[in-house]
Amino acid sequence: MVLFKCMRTLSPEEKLSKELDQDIKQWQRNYDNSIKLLLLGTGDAGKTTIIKQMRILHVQGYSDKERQDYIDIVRGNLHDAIYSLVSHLTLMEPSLDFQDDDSEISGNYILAMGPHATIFSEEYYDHVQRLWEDLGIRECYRRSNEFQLIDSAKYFLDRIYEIRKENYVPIDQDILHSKQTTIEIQKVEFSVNVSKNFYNGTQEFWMFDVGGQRGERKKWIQVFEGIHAVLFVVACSDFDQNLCEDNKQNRLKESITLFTDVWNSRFLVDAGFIVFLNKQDILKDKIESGKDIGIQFPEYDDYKLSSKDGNSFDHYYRTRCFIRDTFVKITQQKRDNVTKHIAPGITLNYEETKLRDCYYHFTTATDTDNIKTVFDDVHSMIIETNLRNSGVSGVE
Ligand SMILES: Nc1nc2c(ncn2[C@@H]2O[C@H](COP(=O)(O)OP(=O)(O)O)[C@@H](O)[C@H]2O)c(=O)[nH]1
Ligand SMILES: [Mg+2]
Repeated sequence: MVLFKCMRTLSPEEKLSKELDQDIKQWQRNYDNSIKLLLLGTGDAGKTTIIKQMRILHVQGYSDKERQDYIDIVRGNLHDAIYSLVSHLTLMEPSLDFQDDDSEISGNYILAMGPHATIFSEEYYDHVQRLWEDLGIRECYRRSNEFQLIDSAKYFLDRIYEIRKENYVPIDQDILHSKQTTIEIQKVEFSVNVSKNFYNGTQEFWMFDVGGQRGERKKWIQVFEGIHAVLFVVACSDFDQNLCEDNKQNRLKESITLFTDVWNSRFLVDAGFIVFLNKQDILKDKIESGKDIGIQFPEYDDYKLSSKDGNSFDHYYRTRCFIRDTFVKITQQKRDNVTKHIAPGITLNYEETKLRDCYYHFTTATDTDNIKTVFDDVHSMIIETNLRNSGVSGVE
C-alpha cells in the first residue's frame, strides 16, 4: 500500500508544488552559503558604480544588448551636464558670461530644449561642442561646486565626438561614468575563488545596492537582516558641495551623519563595516586646484596626522587622512546603551562593550584596477572573518 502511494503519478498541482518546494530549498541553500554585502551611503556616493564593477570583474560584464540600453542614459547625462552649465552661467555670483555671441546663440538653443530632452540632432551636438570650448562655460565648470552638476560632466563632454556618432556603442568606462538614480533594491551575485579546502574552491557573494537619497532610505531596513558586512560609500570630493535634496546641507556632513546612524543601528550591530572613501580622483583634482576643506570643516586647520601616517605636508594626503579620521572617531565613540531584539517580543538592553572593527579603503569607483585591488582585500578579509567566526582557520 505504502509502495503504491509512493509510485502514484503526481497531479499537475502536486508537481508544481513539489518543484516550488525544491526551488525554495535551493534558494535557501544558496542564501545560507552566500556572504551578503550591503552597499550604503548618500545619493551619488558611488554605490551603483561599485555594483557595475562587480559585474565587470566577476560576472560576464555587459552584453551588446545591455550596452545599447546605456546609449540613451549617456546622451541624457551629456545633456544634463551642458544644460546645467548653461543655465547656471548667468546666475553665478560674481556673474559669468559667454565668450562671444555665437556661444550665446548655442546657449539659447540648449535652454530652449528644456532639461529633459531625449532627441538630439547633429545641429544640437554642434552647439554643445561650441559651448564646451567657450571660456565662460569652462569657468562655470571650474566653479561647479556652487550648483548641482553631475560628476561625469567633463568626462562625457570631452567624449562628445564618440557619443554623437550614429553607431555609438558605450564602452565600459562610459557605463561606469553614467548616472541613473537607483530606486529599486538591486542585487548582484558573484563568486570568488578561495582555497580549494573550502566551499569547493569558490565562495558566493550577494551584493545589494539601494537608493541613497533621503526619500529612499526608509527602504533600507528590508535588506538589513542577515547582512555580513556593510560597505559604506563616502564621496570624499563632496566636501564643498551641498545636497540636491536640501541646498543648505553640506554633502560630506550629511554622509557623516548618515554613517553615525548606520554604525549605531541596532539592526547592524553584528555586521562587519568597511568604509570606501570614494572619489579620490576628484578629491585630488580639487585639492590640487587650490580648494581647502578647512573652509567647510574648520577643525582641519588644527588637524595632526597620526604617527602611522607620517609627517606629510601634501594637502591632498592630509585631506584624505582627515576625512578618514573623522569617520574613525565616530566608531570610537562610546555607546552607553544598546537595545537588541534577540527574538520576537524579547528585547535586551545592555551597555555595549564589544569592540567592533571598521576597515577603510581609499577608492575611485570608476577605476576597475583600483576596485579589483580593493576587493581582493575586502573578500579575503570577509572570508577570513567569517570562517574564523565559524571556528575554521587557514584561508588562502
Ligand atoms: N570620477 C569619479 N566618478 C565617480 C566615482 N564614483 C562614482 N562616480 C560617478 O558618480 C556618479 C554617481 O555614482 P553612482 O554609483 O550612481 O552613485 P550612487 O547614488 O551611490 O549609486 C556616477 O556618474 C559615477 O560615474 C569616482 O570614484 N570617481
Ligand atoms: Mg545608485
